[in-house]
Amino acid sequence: MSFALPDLPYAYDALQPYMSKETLEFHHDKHHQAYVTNGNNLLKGTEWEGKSLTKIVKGSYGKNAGLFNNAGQHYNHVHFWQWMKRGGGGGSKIPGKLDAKIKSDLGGFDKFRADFVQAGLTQFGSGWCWLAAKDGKLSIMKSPNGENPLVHGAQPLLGCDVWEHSYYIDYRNARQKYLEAFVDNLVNWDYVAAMAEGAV
Ligand code: MN3
Repeated sequence: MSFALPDLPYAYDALQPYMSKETLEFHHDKHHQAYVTNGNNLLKGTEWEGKSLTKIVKGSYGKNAGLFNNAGQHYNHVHFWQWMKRGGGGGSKIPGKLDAKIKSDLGGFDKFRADFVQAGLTQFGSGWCWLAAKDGKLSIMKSPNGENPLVHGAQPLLGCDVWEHSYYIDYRNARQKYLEAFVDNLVNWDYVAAMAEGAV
């Protein structure tokens, strides 16, 4: 199996004003495409050729940095597009079972929001902040570059891209404003809940 760039699950202007058409054109068509192209070139002839994306990400971590960086970013972006939708975000649209877990494991939506934004804000340089499940419990994580919770024994449920290419056109250096807009207006909680099924 080789990597392929998925279409966005919405129009390029669907997430405005929180994420612009221009940002999605660069981020999806240029940045994600580059991870797909480079990942496919680096996958050729390796022991991971033909394996699932999850197996490639986990297997190449710490063993083949070039392949891992591109495969990890491919995995992260495949889900990142799905983790957003027009009219998403906020704490009132979280499906019941996941909402209950956020209350019991993380202290409720407001605490989740504050901790998730803080994780993204304190990720030094490029990377991601996460809502993840580990051993049936939710946690907030952050990771550098193309890393994600999969390589730390956890299941990603929601991730926000804090590479500058994800927010600089729309927010310049105001990473906190971008993170808050993501949580308040963009998160597709139904997709998060779908990823959580079986993980929590
Ligand atoms: Mn990105």
